[in-house]
Amino acid sequence: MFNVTLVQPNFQTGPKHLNSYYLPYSVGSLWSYLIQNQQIKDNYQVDNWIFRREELQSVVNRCKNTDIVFISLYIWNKNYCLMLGKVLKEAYPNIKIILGGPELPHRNPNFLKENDYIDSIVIGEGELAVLEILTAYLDKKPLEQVYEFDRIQDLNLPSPYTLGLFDDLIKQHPDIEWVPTLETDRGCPYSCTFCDWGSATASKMYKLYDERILADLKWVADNKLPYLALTSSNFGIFKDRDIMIADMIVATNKQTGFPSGISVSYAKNSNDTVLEIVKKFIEVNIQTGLTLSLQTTTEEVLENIKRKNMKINSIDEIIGSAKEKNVPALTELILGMPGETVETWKATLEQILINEIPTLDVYFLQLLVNSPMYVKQIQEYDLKTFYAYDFFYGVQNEKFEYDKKHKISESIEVIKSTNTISENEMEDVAVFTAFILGLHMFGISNIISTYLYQTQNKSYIEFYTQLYDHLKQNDIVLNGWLDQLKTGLQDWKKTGYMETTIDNVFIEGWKFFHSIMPIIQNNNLVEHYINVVGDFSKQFVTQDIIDDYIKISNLQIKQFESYIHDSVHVTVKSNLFPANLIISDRYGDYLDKKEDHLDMLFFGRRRGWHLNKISLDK
Ligand code: B12
Ligand SMILES: C[S@@+](CC[C@H](N)C(=O)[O-])C[C@H]1O[C@@H](n2cnc3c(N)ncnc32)[C@H](O)[C@@H]1O
Ligand code: SF4
Repeated sequence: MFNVTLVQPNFQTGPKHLNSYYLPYSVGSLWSYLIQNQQIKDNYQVDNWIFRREELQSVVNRCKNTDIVFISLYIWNKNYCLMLGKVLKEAYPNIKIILGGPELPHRNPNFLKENDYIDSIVIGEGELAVLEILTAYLDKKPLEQVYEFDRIQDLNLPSPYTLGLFDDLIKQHPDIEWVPTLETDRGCPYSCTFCDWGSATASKMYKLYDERILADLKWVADNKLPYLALTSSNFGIFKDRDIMIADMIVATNKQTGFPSGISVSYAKNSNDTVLEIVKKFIEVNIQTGLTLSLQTTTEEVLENIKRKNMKINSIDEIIGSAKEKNVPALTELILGMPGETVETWKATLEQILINEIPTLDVYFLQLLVNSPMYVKQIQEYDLKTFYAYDFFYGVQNEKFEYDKKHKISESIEVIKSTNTISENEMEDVAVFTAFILGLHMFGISNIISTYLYQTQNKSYIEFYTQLYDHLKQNDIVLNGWLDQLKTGLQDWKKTGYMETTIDNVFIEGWKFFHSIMPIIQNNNLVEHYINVVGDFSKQFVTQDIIDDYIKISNLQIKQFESYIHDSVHVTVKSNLFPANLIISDRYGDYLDKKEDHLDMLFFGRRRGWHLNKISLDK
């Protein structure tokens, strides 16, 4: 019998207190495919599953009987994995090291020369290649250096879940809340230049079988796993089928309570179907929202990144229908795209605010090694980048020093300037964006800015620019935070690590845009800043409006130790709202530790955890 070690290491994911890890689904899928072959089943067994960043020496010790190692490379584990391959080969010169996965830098002509401990790499889907590799090994034939097969069209693939491949892992780690992924299809017909959807973009989508999907869902529920990530690039694109899958998820949730939260990437040209699906999820309280992955609203930029002519770009229309159906929407934007300027970025923010999209996620543009942008657009748009290390060390940053010392720290290449936005402009507009997010999306000022827009046609960007300038001049504390955020950004670019602690809140690079509210809440300043915005707004509205705004905003923001257990009735004295209000906690979950609360402000934001629910008291 030959021994195979399967390596797909992840960082801990989600809120710290949950101790969550993704199941090593990709290598699990390869194994479930392989053991359909009797010869392979009779001659090979799994020696070890490496699902997290164990110390290299511990993995080396565990691999003393291993013959072949399959390693799955992603942006979040590449350096660890490459070092692991190297030290394994040093320890056991006969071991075979096989690499695959989306982060494989196969376009680099020197990759194999520079990493001569690698026996083979597999480009794209791995199933057919690993079968060929294990068969060749059994037949004592030499392995090829590079394997690349046509995509599998008939995805009649066995599932690692229902074959029980993860059962032992789950038993051995009762302290872990595992996160499964549900594969419903592969591929994506679009070719957005910043993306590399498993190297299967600009390609036909092929479907996995319905029976398998249903069985996988049952497995998720049987194992009581609360959170499920769908891997589809365009869920809802196959109208009837995807609605059927949504119905399956809903039915499983109704029967068992699982899964209770999902992450989904929705179809871009099927607004009605997507809305129907999201509505179904929300009706059974599955925590999700309508994610509008807009990235930008600037026409020219959409053209540059090949995302024009998608129906989601008609925001008014889709948001209108979402509101009609009472489906909350959230949107994702990317700062620093080719062609974006400070003005066009602000215009994009204005669009999002006008449409009252409750949650906004902003990312700095990242260069993924196999994306069309990496391959073709760097020179054209003069994309300048730096390496950011702290995207992954958020939940366990003490590990960073260890990884740095051992040359296995992971990073993402992030854009710092382009030919249409300078470094300095990017810093300033990023801080301004963090300011808007912190105040508007987290509930300090949204009620008053929306009122001003609706009744006085005051543009949001105008309001926030005035407020920003006012606070920068008159509020030493907030001004200090904004300066520290900017310095944090500058340090981030120099060292790759945003080592900024602002008033006792540690700011990690990836949380940059969402950092102001945790700082405000950690310092018990919610009420203070609502009053500050109230004072500033007195120049535009009456005192009655201000009084109502202050009272309601205070209740709207979910604050530690001021949780709303029973709904609160609010009498409204001005025309800020058309009727009296009832304010209640959206989820009824109350945390014991402030640290966990601050964590949830970030992780719960996409489902509106951070804001209490306001309804009209009819
Ligand atoms: C689920 C998911 C997540 C989950 C985490 C998943 C996990 N840790 O396991 C969450 C939501 C947390 C996530 C987050 C992020 N993700 Co993500 N995610 C995915 C997603 C949607 C599905 C992955 C999956 O299971 N696919 C199904 C499996 C079967 O496909 P596969 O992994 O490609 O495996 C096949 C082949 O690659 C190959 N293969 C894989 N491994 C191996 C190994 C060997 C030996 C061989 C031979 C073959 C082989 O064979 C497999 C079967 O055919 C993919 C997109 C996609 N659909 O693939 C993006 C994707 C992997 N994510 C991506 C990115 C960029 C991110 C983020 C960095 C985004 C961000 N800006 O912050 C974060 C960071 C994550 C972190 N750890 O901190 C990129 C990765 C690019 C890269 N070069 O690694 C992808 C490809 C999407 C994209 N935007 O282009 N992600
Ligand atoms: C998992 S991706 C979903 C992609 C989705 N299929 C789409 O069409 O947008 C989630 C979000 O991550 C962000 N993202 C994806 N690639 C990125 C990149 N290269 N740089 C920065 N952010 C990125 C985008 O805002 C994207 O909407
Ligand atoms: S961003 Fe989404 S739609 Fe665009 S290529 Fe990637 S997966 Fe496809």
